Amino acid sequence: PTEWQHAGDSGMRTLWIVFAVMVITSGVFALLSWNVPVSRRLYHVITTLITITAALSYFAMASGQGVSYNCVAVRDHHKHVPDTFHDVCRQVYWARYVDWSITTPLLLLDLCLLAGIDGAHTLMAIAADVIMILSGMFAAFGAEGTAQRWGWYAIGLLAYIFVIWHVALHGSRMVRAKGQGVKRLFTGLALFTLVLWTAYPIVWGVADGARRTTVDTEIMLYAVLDILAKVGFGLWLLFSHRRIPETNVEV
Ligand code: RET
Repeated sequence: PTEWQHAGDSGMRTLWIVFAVMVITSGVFALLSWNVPVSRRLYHVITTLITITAALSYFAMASGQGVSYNCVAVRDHHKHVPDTFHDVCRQVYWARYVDWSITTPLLLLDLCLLAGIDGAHTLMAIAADVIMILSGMFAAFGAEGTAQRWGWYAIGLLAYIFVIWHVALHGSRMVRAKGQGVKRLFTGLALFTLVLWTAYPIVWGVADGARRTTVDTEIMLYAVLDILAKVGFGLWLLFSHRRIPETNVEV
């Protein structure tokens, strides 16, 4: 018998709520940019693009798009019958990976600009980040018991370590030239990012990987993380940017 795992009412309602939150936040970020001269709007533009992208992705998911099933064979745990399997078919919201492959590079760009990381290292961090997200998507659609699932996941984790390495190492070195205020802000935002981002592969491992939670629980966990990592991050960055003139980048 095939077991089907799909979103229920609470999951679908959550998707609509996050869509609304992202739309409202995009409006607020856009309004905030009107109060600053054009030369100081770069963080506003990047950060608004992040929530607009999330809003579009959540609209797709809430209206039933950007999702398909992945069926994997799971071993039955009967004591006396060896090697029997049943299929577990679970929804995979691939729209998330489209969202993340656009928004996580933009979040990194915010952090790299803030620290004053050079272009080459910024690009390497972003490349590793895109590899991380695409690896997660291939893992999500991989077949059980093959290298496709946890092999891709391991590649994704490796790429994630590269991202942390680049941003932490070069960021902490470069930000010193920008003074105490920027240094403190960068350290705070980078640690906030590190904690939140590290929760994603954990949720992925339990929900998408091991399929130990319902799809509704998965939707709610990602909803909380997405709101903190995009809206919380954006509010913190934009309000601090207004307060600390040394955060400015002229481009
Ligand atoms: C995956 C699985 C493969 C290994 C790793 C992952 C990390 C994902 C992250 C996502 C962050 C998303 C954000 C979204 C919106 O704000 C792809 C789950 C390491 C870090 C911040």
